[in-house]
Amino acid sequence: MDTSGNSLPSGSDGSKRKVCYFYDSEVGNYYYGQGHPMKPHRMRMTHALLTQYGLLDHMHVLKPNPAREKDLCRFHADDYVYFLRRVTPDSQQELLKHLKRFNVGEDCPVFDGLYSFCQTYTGGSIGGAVKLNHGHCDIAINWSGGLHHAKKCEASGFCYVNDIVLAILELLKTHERVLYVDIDIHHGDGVEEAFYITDRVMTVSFHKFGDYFPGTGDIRDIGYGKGKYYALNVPLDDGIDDESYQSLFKPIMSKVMEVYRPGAVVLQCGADSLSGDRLGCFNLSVKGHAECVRFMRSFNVPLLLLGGGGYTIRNVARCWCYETSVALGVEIEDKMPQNEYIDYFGPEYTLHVAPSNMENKNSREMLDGIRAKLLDYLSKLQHAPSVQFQDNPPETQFSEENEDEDNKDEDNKDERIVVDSDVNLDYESNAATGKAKMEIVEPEAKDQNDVMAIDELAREVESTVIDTKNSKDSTVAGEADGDDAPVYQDSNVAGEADGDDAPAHHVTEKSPIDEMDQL
Ligand code: V1D
Ligand code: CA
Repeated sequence: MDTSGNSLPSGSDGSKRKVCYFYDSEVGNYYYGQGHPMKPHRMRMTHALLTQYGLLDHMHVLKPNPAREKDLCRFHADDYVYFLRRVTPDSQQELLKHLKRFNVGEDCPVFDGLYSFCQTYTGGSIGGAVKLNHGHCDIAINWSGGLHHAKKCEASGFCYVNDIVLAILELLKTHERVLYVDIDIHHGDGVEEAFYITDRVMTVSFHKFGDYFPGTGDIRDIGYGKGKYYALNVPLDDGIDDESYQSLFKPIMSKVMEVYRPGAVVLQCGADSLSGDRLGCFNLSVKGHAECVRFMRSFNVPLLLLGGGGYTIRNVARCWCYETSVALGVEIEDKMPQNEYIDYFGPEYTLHVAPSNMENKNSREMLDGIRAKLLDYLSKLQHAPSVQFQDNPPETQFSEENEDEDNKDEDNKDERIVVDSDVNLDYESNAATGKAKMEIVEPEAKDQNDVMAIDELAREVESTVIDTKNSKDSTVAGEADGDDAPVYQDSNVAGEADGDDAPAHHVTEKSPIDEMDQL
């Protein structure tokens, strides 16, 4: 494999891209509990498809370094992270007050290995950002990440740690502006909230709006203060199909790219917007969903692809496998190759399945109105004096001696990436959260400080971008802050189907497959 630096091609969209794919073979063993729709097993199914389609041979496969406590605390409150680290199914009875406070319960249950699960999926997203920052790849993929609902001090909607916010903070070390795009059917509230009052990050979420979790994401929510017009929301109704979706996605994202000119893009590819999802109500095909990936890729800007929701797990695996092939620029056939989860994919045994004939409640008039409104917001941004953007400052250069030794061998399929945490982003004091959003009505001194603090974050990051001499690349490969080892992996329950997701005989025979060998 070519190990030279960033190879973003200027050629046609079909050009190959250098892709880093993050996967930990343990991730499929975590289990939210019986009846819970979130199934980390879907990542193992995705990986099995990638393996059998031969796609692993086209990309750099990395095992993420678990994110450390101090990495998580760049965004999350210390006491919340401490709680996540300590709570276990056995200890939770004594921690009822804390469970309530941190919103841990039915949607976000305590399960065995919860903290290591968070470290793993977050390590992949931060690792992807580091790889992109170093110019080691054009596209980084972490299908285990994308948990967009987590807040600074609160779990929400199956999400505990917001790996996206942390990955964006990492990208901000190198890039003046980062664009976040969210195609999960749910509103990307946690990410929007974190960056609501800054122009360093633009967030765009497409989602079902109206009597649907989490209830936020009104088209009129556009950011605040310096962040005004840098948060966009695209509210949609049931049954949206590929054509309707793309009639919004492409013109809006073209304009965003033209006006905002981000240095990096993070695309949350929640697959619950697919037709037939157990929790979702949209009618997108895998090709329609993947068209968003293809489109964002076509801008040749460093791209981080993340997972998210997705509850009909056979379709999640289909979708993320196909999207990996799109990222690579490699065509794969519709007929599914033999793989250990082939029984899930019957009776079609194909990658693509037809969407349904459900009603599309998004009328042409509604779609036209939404598009016009968003393009109007973007035109205001375009004409604002503050958006006379400078060209990107030069990317931080990293000397060879700062490179993690373990990461030099590009053929090493079991690479670990070090999370670069030497830039001190004091996010703890300034997390611009919904608090800021809600409290703008009657600002108190403390709240004003919160609002101001995000500018401090921006200044700090800016100085980091410019002051490359002081930017140290962490070299502590595998460093763990104490008891980082997985607490527990229950192999027998992984992949258990509570609904109609899996053939019954898969329920009991799952054991952790040592995919390390295949990496
Ligand atoms: F159906 C369930 C069974 C067990 C536990 C939870 C659920 C469930 C389904 N839908 N929970 C939900 C949503 N929660 C509520 C709650 C009712 N309340 C007062 C809140 O409606 C949460 C849906 C979360 C969606 C997560 C996501 O797809 O956006 C995602 N993205 O990245 C990771 C997950
Ligand atoms: Ca969304």
